[in-house]
Amino acid sequence: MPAILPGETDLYAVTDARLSLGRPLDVVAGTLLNAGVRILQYREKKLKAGKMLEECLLLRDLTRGAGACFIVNDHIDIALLAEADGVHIGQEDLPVAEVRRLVGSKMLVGLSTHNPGQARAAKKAGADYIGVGPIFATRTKEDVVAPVGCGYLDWVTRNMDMPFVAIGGIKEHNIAEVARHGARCCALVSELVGARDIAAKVVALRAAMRRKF
Ligand code: 3NM
Repeated sequence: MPAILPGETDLYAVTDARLSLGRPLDVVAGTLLNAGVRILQYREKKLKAGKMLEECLLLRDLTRGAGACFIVNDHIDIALLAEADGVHIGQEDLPVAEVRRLVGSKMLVGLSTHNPGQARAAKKAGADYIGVGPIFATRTKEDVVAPVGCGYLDWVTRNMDMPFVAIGGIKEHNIAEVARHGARCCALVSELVGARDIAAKVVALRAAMRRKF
């Protein structure tokens, strides 16, 4: 099954156990996938590697069963061991070219970017897609840079010929604005995994993206 890129689907869900209202990872992931989410990223900052691998093997099974793309945040070793479809890294992680040497040509490499220089460098280094954000203020990510607003998103929409996903503070009430500024795919953490009714939230977010004008 070829990996699914941002732009080929509208929602990109990112896990966060601290924001999941106490629900287990398999329940949260299963609900997202049943609701039709086609890209799922495992993002976990606090667990030990052994536990992370265990969780990623579980998510690999669930995503494979659902025909969805599975991405692991930061941990290249765990992404490889879990046979993930991709790995997502930040500006201060290993350089994209070095990550590519480790994961080969088949695995997707996504890179978070926060300005045009980083976007151009990501493309040059061979990233498969970029994250564009944080669009709005967010408390989900520690050490996050200041919100870039929709200006940087406009720039990416006009100037970058590569898949991208908007991220950071995206909610049901502002996702139409993000779509209006050219994002065909939005990544959300707290709004999705923290929703009381995750399936209803997926439907509402998709409807809001379609109603952008
Ligand atoms: N990356 P929420 S912002 C994981 O700008 C992450 O690169 C960002 O969480 C970036 O949807 C972010 O809860 C957190 O605001 C997004």
